[in-house]
Amino acid sequence: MNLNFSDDQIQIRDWARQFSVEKVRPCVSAHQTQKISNELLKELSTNGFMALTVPESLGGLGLDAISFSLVIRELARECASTSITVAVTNMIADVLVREATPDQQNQFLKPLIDGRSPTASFCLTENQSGSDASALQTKVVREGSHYRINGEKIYVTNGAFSKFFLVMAKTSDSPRAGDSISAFLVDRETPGLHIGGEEDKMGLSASSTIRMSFEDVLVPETQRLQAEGEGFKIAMRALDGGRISVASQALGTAEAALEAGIRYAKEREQFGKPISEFQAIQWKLAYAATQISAAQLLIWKAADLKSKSKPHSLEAAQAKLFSTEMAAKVCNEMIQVFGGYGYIKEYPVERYYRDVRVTALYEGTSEIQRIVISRALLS
Ligand code: COS
Repeated sequence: MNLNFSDDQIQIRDWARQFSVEKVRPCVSAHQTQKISNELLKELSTNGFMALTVPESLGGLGLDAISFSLVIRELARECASTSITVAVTNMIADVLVREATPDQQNQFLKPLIDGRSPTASFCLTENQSGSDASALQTKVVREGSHYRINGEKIYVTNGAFSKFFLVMAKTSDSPRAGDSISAFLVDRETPGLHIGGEEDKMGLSASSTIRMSFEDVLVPETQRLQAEGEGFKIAMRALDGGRISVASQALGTAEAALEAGIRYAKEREQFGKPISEFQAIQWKLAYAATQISAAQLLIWKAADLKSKSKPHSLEAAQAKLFSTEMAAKVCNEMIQVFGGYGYIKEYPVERYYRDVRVTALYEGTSEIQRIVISRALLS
């Protein structure tokens, strides 16, 4: 593994940083009470952010997975809500590149690239199936050339914005996840698809998280991805990539928190000198910077394997486990550097702390990452 970024990767990182500072930073205040605006979604889309790793031949930017990770991290340094909105959309774009037919790409990938669908959504989780994803109950019955879908989904990221959804549902009663679940692309306007309300979350206020239900939703078989029964594996492959994104998002937030902590420690004076001159503060900064570097390397390793189309489930789980838990600790420690001010909304570390917490939960909790890692070790 080459431990230096290539010139192209540095250029992409700088491009993403400039966009994040110029276009995302001015929205952060509004993002505390409103969802991401259509204007920002449009800017993201027209600048290629929604199809980062889609090959140029299909209209995307054709980035490798390391460059992709750098973009997600740069967005997260300014706004974690924007970062996850882009990350989930790219996860679906990635699925469409890997698993969809040219006709399906024409129908669903193209709208992501030209902005007709500002985002896309992944519908796996249900009330009774979170970590135990294969226990999902959304049921599908085949009727001639169509499928009839009935069920409910929760935690649908981007649900307010997406024009289509990637839905995992049961097509057979086989006890094996590997052959009983299928994946469908479902248009938002399909009769019987009900979009529910927004969850009121601890953080990520501008990101959309909804519930939805399917009442006799009819989907043509041409909107099934791959063969019947392949859905669980499609979802797991998607999450392998998604976990690298979530790790990158956590890393970006941790870096933003550390930068804020360093700036504040140099400005804030107590006992007649800047608090940066106290070892108690220096040790917090040193610990945070070291943890951030370690996370970077784990993410880099997983992304490098993904770029080379090599198996990366284990490495993605390690990157996510370490980076998200590290980021929560770093954000917590940076609040400590700020003292009482760190608890006040006027200062950014309070937001970083709330925004970063979910990264150890979604796209697989830390406990699930440990399961994935230990299964790989023991197999
Ligand atoms: N890539 C491709 N295929 C995979 C895979 C992966 N990363 N992981 C598992 N599979 C395959 C297995 O090979 C198996 O196929 P066969 O039946 O043909 O052998 C099938 O999928 C079932 O796998 P497994 O038996 O490991 O499934 P489990 O029910 O034990 O679940 C975990 C595995 C726990 C890892 C899975 O349920 C999971 O990731 N849970 C968390 C879900 C999640 O992240 N939700 C958040 C959604 S975003 S809010």
